[in-house]
Amino acid sequence: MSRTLFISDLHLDPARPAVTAALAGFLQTHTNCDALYVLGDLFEAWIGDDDDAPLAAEVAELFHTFAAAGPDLYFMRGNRDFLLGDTWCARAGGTLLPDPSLVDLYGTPTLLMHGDSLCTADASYMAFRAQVRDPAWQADVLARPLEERRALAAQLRAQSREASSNKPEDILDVTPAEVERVMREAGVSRLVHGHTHRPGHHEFDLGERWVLGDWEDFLWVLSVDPSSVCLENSPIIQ
Ligand code: OKV
Ligand code: MN
Repeated sequence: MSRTLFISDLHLDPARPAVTAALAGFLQTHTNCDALYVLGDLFEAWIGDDDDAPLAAEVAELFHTFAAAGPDLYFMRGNRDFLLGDTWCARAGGTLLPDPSLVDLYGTPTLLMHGDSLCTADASYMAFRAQVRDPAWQADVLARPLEERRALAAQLRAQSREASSNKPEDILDVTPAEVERVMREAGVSRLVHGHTHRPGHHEFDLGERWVLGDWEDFLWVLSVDPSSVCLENSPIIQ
């Protein structure tokens, strides 16, 4: 079947095994697609591809089995897993894509993003993002021992909670002018992103924007085929 699937914001965490189980079920039942794109925040927190935690290896194995069945597999980094690298993506049978990425879906040019860069109204987050995306800052962090990185991740998550910016309802929505700017710049009439935890479909002058959902109570999948786009969900059994 000609179709391409998109997911994001699973926030995989050893504390929530039901979400990893939902991913395992999803991957086992969706191998008949052309490609799967994971548009960021696959993990609740990623401290580097050298992480020896069982979850990193377990999830790589799930994706690798999926990709071996045929579909192309692509990963994009999110704000929680901005340290995700080529090494882990290759281990998972996939390829790391830059944010944004322009792809052709059955003749329709489509812009793919995680979505956090569209939330320009959150000035303190934009400053934080610029800092953690700096290659020198990342190299410095990645050179530290795993335990130190785990502590830093916990500290940043606490800071984020303090700024109450990690509760879904408190994540600012995208800035419409920024959406239009990136779509014009890329020359597309379709944008797909996650991050805001506000799954939906928006139509406007320039075209359309499809927003993926986070895998808290439901798993969300965007399915694109040559003639239609469909955002689907199903409950995650806790
Ligand atoms: C969002 C904000 C954090 C503001 C860091 C490894 C590393 C994960 C992380 C977890 C928390 C970022 C990435 C977030 C917004 C903050 C702090 C301030 C002002 C590591 C794994 F690098 F240490 F190894 N973190 N997040 N802030 O929740 O997206 O908006 S976050
Ligand atoms: Mn995000």
